[in-house]
Amino acid sequence: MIDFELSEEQRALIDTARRFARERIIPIVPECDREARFPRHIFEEAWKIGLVNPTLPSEYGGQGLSDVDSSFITEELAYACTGIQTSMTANTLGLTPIRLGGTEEQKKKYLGWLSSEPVFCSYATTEPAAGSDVAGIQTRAVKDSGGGYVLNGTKCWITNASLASFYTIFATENPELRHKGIGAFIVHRDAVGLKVGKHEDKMGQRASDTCQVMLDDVHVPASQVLAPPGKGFKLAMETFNQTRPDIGAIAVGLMRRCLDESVAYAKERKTFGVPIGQHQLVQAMIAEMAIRIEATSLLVRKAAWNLDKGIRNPIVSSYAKAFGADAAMQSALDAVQIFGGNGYVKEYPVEKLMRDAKVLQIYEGTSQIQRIIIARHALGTG
Ligand code: CS8
Ligand code: FAD
Repeated sequence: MIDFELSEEQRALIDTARRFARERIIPIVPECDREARFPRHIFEEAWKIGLVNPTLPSEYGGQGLSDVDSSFITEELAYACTGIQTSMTANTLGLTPIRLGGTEEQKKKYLGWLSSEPVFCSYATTEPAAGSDVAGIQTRAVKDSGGGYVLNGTKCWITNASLASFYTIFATENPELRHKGIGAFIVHRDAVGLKVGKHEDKMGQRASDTCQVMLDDVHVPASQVLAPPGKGFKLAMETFNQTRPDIGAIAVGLMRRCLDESVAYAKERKTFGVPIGQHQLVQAMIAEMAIRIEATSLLVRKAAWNLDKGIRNPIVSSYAKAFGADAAMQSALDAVQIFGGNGYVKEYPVEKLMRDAKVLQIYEGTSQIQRIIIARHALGTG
């Protein structure tokens, strides 16, 4: 039975997230974007009203909301600012490997920490020489006599690295083993030898914190080994299977904003004696935006529904991510086009949407990588 109707609880959840996004986030967006600053107090407020870590299981103190519900929250926050939203949502990426692969003790400790305090955790596979090619990571994990590991290497592009209280870090016992050598480790921010590096001065999503993490002989006790070498790569991939649909939800929020801004402008701005919304070529751009929103929403809904039902279908997660990211980029380009010269200046909201949209095609696996995953599946080679 397919049912697109929202429950009363879902409508209330959307309403809460929408009000929070409009009243608490939108007013501070220009300043946070300009200063490349994440507003931590907003995260703390959102955490208090249940808009952070929504899927954290109830047995560890979380709300245990469904992935469909979580995608509604992401969409509403993204409507306001995908930079602030990305940093508010990224805990889900950091906590998913623990939820999927952690021991009961690790889950109690780390998932419990996230539910009892407004803290951040980060997820780290990417390195200066290995982003798309996760199996090519070089950060070394050397086993010590007590069953723990010593980590050495550099991670980069890590969302919330300077805010995080702990990290899920992927490292290899031997780079020549490629994916068969990779393990996963929980590392505390105050671990001796861990340093947070430079804050990236980004084109878009500037309010999201993105930094390097340097590991210099960082000792990880056995109790913080999440996956031993050989088991970490699959944990990283299973995590992406669960988190990629949310990038589609970000895309929907951003595209809804593009559409609202474009429609308002198209009704106001006149050329050749009529509002530009009366010109059919402008109408076509607006219609395409509306179609992309609907199509991406349906993909996200299906991918999230699969996750909620326990149906393993990574390809649909990749469809939602790939289609949503490209759709958002095109809609943001069109929004700038509809604004004409005014689309090209910071005084109007759409140039930011264009800068912000670009990274949706890069993070959580580029548009090219999603196509590789989808094509391998179609060809039966993956
Ligand atoms: O390397 C893989 C890949 O996915 N690359 C993209 C990397 C990526 O997505 N990085 C994102 C980093 S996090 C981030 O950007 C955060 S953004 C900010 C936060 C936003 C929050 C709001 C690849 C290219 C798909 C695959 O690489 P290969 O080296 O070619 O591996 P394979 O030979 O295909 O597979 C090796 C084994 O792994 C198994 N596998 C592969 N894919 C999957 C999935 N699920 C489960 N298992 C998988 N998706 C595969 O079956 C192989 O298993 P064997 O048993 O060894 O045969
Ligand atoms: P590369 O892998 O060097 O790719 C460069 C180009 O080549 C891309 O266009 C790519 O699609 C293409 N390409 C690569 N291989 C192939 C191929 N086989 N076939 C065709 N084309 C190919 N990472 C984390 O681990 N944690 C985070 O929290 C995190 N947050 C991020 C936040 C931001 C704002 C950004 C920008 C990145 C973040 N990342 C994070 C890293 C992100 O996942 C990587 O940037 C991304 O996976 C691409 O890796 P790369 O930058 O090394 O590009």
